[in-house]
Amino acid sequence: MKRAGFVPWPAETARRYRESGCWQGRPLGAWLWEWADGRGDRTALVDGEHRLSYRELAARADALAESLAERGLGDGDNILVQLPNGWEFVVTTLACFRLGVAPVMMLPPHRAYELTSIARHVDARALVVPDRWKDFDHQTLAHEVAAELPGRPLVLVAGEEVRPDSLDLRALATPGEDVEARRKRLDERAPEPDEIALFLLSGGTTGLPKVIGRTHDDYAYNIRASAAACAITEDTVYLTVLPAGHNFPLASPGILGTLWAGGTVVMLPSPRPDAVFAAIERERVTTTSAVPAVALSWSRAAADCGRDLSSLRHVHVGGSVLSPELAATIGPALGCRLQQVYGMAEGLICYTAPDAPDEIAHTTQGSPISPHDELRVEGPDGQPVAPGGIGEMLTRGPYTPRGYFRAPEVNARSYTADGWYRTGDLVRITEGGQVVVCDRVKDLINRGGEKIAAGEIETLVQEMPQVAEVAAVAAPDPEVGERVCLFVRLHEGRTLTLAEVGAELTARGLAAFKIPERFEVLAELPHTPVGKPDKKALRALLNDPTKGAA
Ligand code: J2J
Repeated sequence: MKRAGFVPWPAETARRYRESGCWQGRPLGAWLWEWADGRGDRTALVDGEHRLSYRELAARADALAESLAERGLGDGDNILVQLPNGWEFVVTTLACFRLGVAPVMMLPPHRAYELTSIARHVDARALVVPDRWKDFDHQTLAHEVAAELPGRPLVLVAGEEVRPDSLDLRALATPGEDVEARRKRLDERAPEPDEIALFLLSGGTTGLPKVIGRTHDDYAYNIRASAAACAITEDTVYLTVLPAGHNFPLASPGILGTLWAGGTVVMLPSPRPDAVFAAIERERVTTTSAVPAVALSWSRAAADCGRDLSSLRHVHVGGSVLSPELAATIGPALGCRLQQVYGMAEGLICYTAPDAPDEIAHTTQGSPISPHDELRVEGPDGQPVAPGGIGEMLTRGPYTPRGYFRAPEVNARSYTADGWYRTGDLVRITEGGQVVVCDRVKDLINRGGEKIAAGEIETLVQEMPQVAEVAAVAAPDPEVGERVCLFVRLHEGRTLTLAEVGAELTARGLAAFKIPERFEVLAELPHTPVGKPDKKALRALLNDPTKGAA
């Protein structure tokens, strides 16, 4: 292993995954020219006016890979990738796979706090950002962050306004004449398949950065099995609207599943219904994915949108709880079938089948993609619950690594000694083997599919001089499912407002989606017997308007 701190599967288990064909022993970058050779001029990628064939995609990814290599990056290095949904995201990801550089999939709303802590955690050698995005100057921030980091990482910029001290990603990804020779040079330096191919961010429950290293072998299987479970073929036209760095649009089956199957990927930087419907009509989109809040906005807007949505066959919905009532509206509103998805960046993915009867598609989150996925549902006593009972889901399998990267303390809590990942989700499994997500025991807030670690917010707020004690809990919300509500006890004589908390967290460089949206000052916080804030009691307070929390 080139990177210390990855928790591999035990040798015997790895052998089993190889022998059963789950792991095929080829790095993800090897797919690139196989695709190009087989499909040449077919359209692989659409981004507005840009249309890249499979061959052009391979040539651009190779050009960028070699440019990175010329600047000293190679197998075993890690870089942060924070790009909006556009062709540059896909080319950068594939270039990294080719070279053995692992991209850490950051999200466009991340700011100095997230960039700095993750870059330190993985020893990032470069930051890849847009010049500007949604009125924010990412290029300047990337340089500020890089200046504070050991080894002064490179800054690569995708955009029109590239500073002289940045590298111009679009220029570096221009293939020129040397395509065939470059292909050979890169083939010769291909990474090993059991190395880390990429890092995904975890929704996390602590203030510590948690990144998930995914190997070439395991992610390739994740992609192939997801594409198979969703019947993705070369006829698929997949529309990417969720932020591409999330595991869901990236590989469940998403962008990589569609490219693997020979389909066409359309990148759209916004989930707004008008933009989505226009793209569906223009590109004859067959498949897309959304979190429930986004699917809800589409369902509402579809009726009189004036667009031809008849090409749409499947919409994958997951990332947070979808009520059966809403689930039942999605298919009829959009004229397609709903597939529910229950997945996690840590590994395990479940889908309802593309042709599942409504009863299953509307009320369950489907079944795992691999016969080698192991599921265990445990009661609070650590014993398996009776069949059909509700408990915490634990899982192991060929695309669920055995620990977070460089996080032994977190791993001791989140993984059992024999390698089961504790999902923190309360589920039950139906007689037909379908998973139903009922609740969760982990301490996070799921805001429209974006996971926010309560501990991360609490650690920062606790440092404010006014604050004696703090607890962040999920406030139910009809639009995005949950929003962050902050309960605080203040030091005597001090005052604090929601706006002041927001200003402080923004100044600390926290992503905007994590900023608390509700705020309650209490004279005392309720406590559990071990003296921690009693979040169950706080949530009950939120749900009971007579108790004063608004
Ligand atoms: C309820 N909760 C769900 C669902 C995820 C595909 C789809 C989603 C993710 C994802 C993903 C849920 N109903 N249908 O990586 O590949 C909650 C659970 C889970 C956590 C994982 C994919 N689908 N969840 O959401 O790593 O609590 O991955 O443990 O962001 O989201 O979050 P994340």
